[in-house]
Amino acid sequence: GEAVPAAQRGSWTSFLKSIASFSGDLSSLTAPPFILSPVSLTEFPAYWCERPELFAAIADAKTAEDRSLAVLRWFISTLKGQYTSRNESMGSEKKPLNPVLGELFYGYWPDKDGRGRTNLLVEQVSHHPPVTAYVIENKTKGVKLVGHNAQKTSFSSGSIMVRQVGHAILTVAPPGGRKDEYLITLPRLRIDGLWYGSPYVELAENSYVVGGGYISSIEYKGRGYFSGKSHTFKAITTPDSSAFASSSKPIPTGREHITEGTWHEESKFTKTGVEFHNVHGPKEEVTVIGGVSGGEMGEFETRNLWSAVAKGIKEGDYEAASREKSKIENDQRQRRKDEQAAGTTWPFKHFNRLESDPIYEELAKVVKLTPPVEDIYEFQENWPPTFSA
Ligand code: 0T9
Repeated sequence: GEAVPAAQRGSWTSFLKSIASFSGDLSSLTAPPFILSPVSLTEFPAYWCERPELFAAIADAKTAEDRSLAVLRWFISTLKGQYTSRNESMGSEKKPLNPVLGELFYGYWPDKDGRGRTNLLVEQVSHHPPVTAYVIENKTKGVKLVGHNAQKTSFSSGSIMVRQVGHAILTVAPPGGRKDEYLITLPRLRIDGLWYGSPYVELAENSYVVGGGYISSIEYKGRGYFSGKSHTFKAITTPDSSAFASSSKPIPTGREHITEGTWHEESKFTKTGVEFHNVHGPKEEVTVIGGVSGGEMGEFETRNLWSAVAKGIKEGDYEAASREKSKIENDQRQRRKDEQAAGTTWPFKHFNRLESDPIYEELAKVVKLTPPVEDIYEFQENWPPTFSA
């Protein structure tokens, strides 16, 4: 690979061989230093709100149709950050730090132009396999996203295929307004460019936004499909669930909106040519805080926990990074041993795990999702009493 430093070529090749013969949890494999990211996966949920004005704008939509399009617009506008931002900031996709059980990440986006403050809370609810639970809430507007994420990976013709496990529920309940709940499913990823040591994500197949009387079915294509361009999507938003009677591709009824374009750039309404989304403008990174209401960062807060490892990776002192990482891993092993001996388990701080989610089950039926039942991590609603909207 061209992007692989000469001294790491051998270890990159053996890393690729180990992924090829491996299926499941890639996060535990040791990768060569050049591909390591100093950022933990617990920080990723912040990508959902790097355009806080679009999140807030969902509450301002007047009709059910406009609301569902506002949800889709916000969702599509998060994809650039979710799937291309490491390439922009670090030159390629990188292997994130593998969060420990109970790792925490807190932050917010400040109020601006009356859009309200948006809060973020993330908790790592499983280490092996990694599962991240999060809540993002704008109380002023009455918009809340609760979800969890895990990944199932496999290797196929030189690429890593990632199926995202988990979903998110977006609740829209503006003061004095109608309440809607939307199920958001997550796209499949293909990680290409591995051979050259410069991995990047392409999205594949489809995902849904279902709720508020509407269904958006989003289809993703990469280079060589619809238009020969990378990062292409086409979404169909329709009130007619019967349109999905026989397949995941809706049958046109004349009441649908079709939007298409490139998710990392812009898109248009197919019929009118009117702009639908545009992410050329700047994004707003989350303001990281210690604890839910700010203050000193606790032991398990991401930026505190990983600070020495992240410093080593950023400064190219990989020996220090790996030494510090071992300290964290040994401490974790000891904690699990102690818990086992005491017959206890690590208590979650903000979530309750439930075997099923009635909202998921109901909305999953509309587009015949598999699996029909998924577990959820229910937010305990334990924002501090002083929590200010
Ligand atoms: C949820 C997102 C997810 C997390 C990452 C697959 C991946 C871990 C999960 C799905 C976010 O909302 C969106 C974006 C990127 C996804 C990551 C891309 C990636 O490569 C990693 C996996 C675990 C690896 O690190 C593979 C090995 C590496 C050498 C390739 C860069």
